[in-house]
Amino acid sequence: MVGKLKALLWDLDGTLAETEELHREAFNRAFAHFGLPLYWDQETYARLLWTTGGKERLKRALEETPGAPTLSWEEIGEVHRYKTDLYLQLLREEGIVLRPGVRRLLAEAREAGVALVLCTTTSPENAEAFLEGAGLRGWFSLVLAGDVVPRKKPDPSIYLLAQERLGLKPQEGVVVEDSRNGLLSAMGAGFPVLITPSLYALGQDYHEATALLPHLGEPGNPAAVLQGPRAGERVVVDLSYLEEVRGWWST
Ligand code: XBP
Ligand code: MG
Repeated sequence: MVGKLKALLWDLDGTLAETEELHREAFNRAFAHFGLPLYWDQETYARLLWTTGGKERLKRALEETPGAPTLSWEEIGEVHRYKTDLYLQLLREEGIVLRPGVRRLLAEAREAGVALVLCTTTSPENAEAFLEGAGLRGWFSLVLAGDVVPRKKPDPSIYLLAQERLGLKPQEGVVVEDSRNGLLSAMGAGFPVLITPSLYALGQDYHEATALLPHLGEPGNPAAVLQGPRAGERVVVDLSYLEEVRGWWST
């Protein structure tokens, strides 16, 4: 018996929406602005995404690029602030398209009094602008973002902090994530994890996930369960399916 579902915890980039192309574009424009000898094509970015956090990703890329300058952490922060401004501008220009089923499940949880929590590696201003732009301002009772924890995903710190802030036990929540780093982080904090891989995280190893589906599904477009309760069937992920996920996880 796992008790009542109290919180639904969400990752942002790749889970709520496919935002990584905007991040990539903003990084590349920032590199050009600062005259840095870096350009991240999609293949390079897919590899670099294994390092979470934009500043950490930039530091790694500079270190592994022959001839690139050595920047201090402060200088990296300056490039990253410029990138953040560009990202916010791109987000406004391009608009936000939530992934299938996201708004529906958020609305159902909110209506049922299940707390919505955002646990994201991206910077807090990006998270706030995203929620505003998506018409979700005020929906999340807790937003944890960026440097709120010293160690980013796949470290479990951000999900452990959510538990601490909410007085939440792992069995009282379900996490929705899109990547292996997210899965490891949420699992490390003991949560059941439902994975909907994003474009940049297709084909990663999700064998420990409690449930794996290509997306959350909509009534006219259910999702084929690849792993977890009702594997092989097509479902629309709603609160009742999340109860099955929790039951599956606790056995
Ligand atoms: C994804 C990330 C982020 C973004 C960039 O985080 O790793 O670093 O790519 O954001 P999540 P910043 O999926 O946990 O939301 O440049 O603001 O760090
Ligand atoms: Mg993600």
